[in-house]
Amino acid sequence: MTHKFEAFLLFSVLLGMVACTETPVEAPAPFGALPTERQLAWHDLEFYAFVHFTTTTFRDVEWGYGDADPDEFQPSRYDPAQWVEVMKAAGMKGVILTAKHHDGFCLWPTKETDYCISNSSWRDGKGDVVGDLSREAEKAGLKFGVYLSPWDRHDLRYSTPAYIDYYRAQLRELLTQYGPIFEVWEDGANGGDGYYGGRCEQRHISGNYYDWENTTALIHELQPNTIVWGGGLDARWCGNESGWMPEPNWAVHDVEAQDYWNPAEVDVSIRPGWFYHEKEDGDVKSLEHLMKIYYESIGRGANLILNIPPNKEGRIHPTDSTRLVEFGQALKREFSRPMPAKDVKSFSATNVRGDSKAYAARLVMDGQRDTYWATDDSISQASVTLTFRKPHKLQTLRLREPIQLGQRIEAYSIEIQTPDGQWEKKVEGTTIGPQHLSRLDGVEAQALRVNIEGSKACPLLSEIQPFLVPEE
Ligand code: FUL
Repeated sequence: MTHKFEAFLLFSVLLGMVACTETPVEAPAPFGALPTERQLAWHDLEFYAFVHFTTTTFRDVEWGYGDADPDEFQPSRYDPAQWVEVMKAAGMKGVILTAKHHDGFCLWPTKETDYCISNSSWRDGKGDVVGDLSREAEKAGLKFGVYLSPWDRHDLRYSTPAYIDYYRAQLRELLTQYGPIFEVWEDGANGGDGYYGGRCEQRHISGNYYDWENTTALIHELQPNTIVWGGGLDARWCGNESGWMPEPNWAVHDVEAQDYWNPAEVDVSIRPGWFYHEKEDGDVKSLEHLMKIYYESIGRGANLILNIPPNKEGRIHPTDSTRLVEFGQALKREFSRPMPAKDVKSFSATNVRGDSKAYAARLVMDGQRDTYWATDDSISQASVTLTFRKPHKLQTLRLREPIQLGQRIEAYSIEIQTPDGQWEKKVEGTTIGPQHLSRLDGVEAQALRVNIEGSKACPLLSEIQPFLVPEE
């Protein structure tokens, strides 16, 4: 072989390599406010329990006045392991306990006040509900969080600066003695009448009384991964206590200013009240109602915190526990048949960023959150079409944006193609964010199309996942 011929061969091989390797296309720039690491982890939790339990349970009221004797706290068959068992069966991933509700009674042996469980004769003053539940949760693989009511109807110091020191000292106890705390719930109910150390009067607070900025800083100093809900800026209220997220749902504080990521949590009780009342035993939400709540909260990109209050025995009432087990089973069934990518004959899109495989339409079904279909920067309207190998009955469609790059999509529609070739519009939506679920009610489709009709920056989708109608 001559040198010339060798050089020619080498040249040809190199040319071939260049032809096969795609010129890398620049990734889309992040848009607007972005979630922090702790917020991204929190979005993945989706569904957890709320537990309202204190002396108020035994007085059969909703807002304890703050004058109950600690001795009134006497759960006779107390069993936090049963609470956790029910939560697991429902498919929940965490639990938040009212360590202190508005009545001011503390469910852990705090050194900061006498108004706590150590001064109840229950368990000879050795009880610690925060400790017990945090341990049971950990054993079961559930995250644990605390509700520490800012409004305290018992404490004499409430409405003075000394109370803020007290509140922070309690947070320090809770965040240093009970392992990882995934969320601190800073309730918004504030001031009014109460016991206040025996003064029995009205107290009102104003302006920046709680100084949330510094309280949040303290929480993050003690536990950097804790989400501060409400008072803090990590997560926000959905605006109602009935279990539905209004749409559009932007996970940012101010959509125009894009100042910071501020996702919503939907809080709702399985019963009319937050605390257990025997008279509500017949009013436990139905399975259909819970499913509707699921679709209208988690299905609209919010997290769901569902309250399940222990009764005076210290157990979840059988009606509630049975319903929650049924709910867990119904959820498993609902999402039991994700369509595998191999059942899709072709993926196509009206635009693919730089015509690159790195942003191709098929990435919406690769099961990865960090890969996504993307368009060129100049695009704000585009469609992705999935054509199936054969017609399928569709139960639900899940869409996800890769929110680590911001939330972009503001209008979209979903169309399906029936086996006779007709296209029908099934859904008109606004925001998607971390996830959106659309019920498709068993419609038979041979193809499915997602039309992005408006986007604040070039649209990205990390998931278009059809779920088939469950088997009988
Ligand atoms: C409200 C409180 O006033 C209720 O008692 C309950 O704790 C609910 C979750 O938040 O603001």
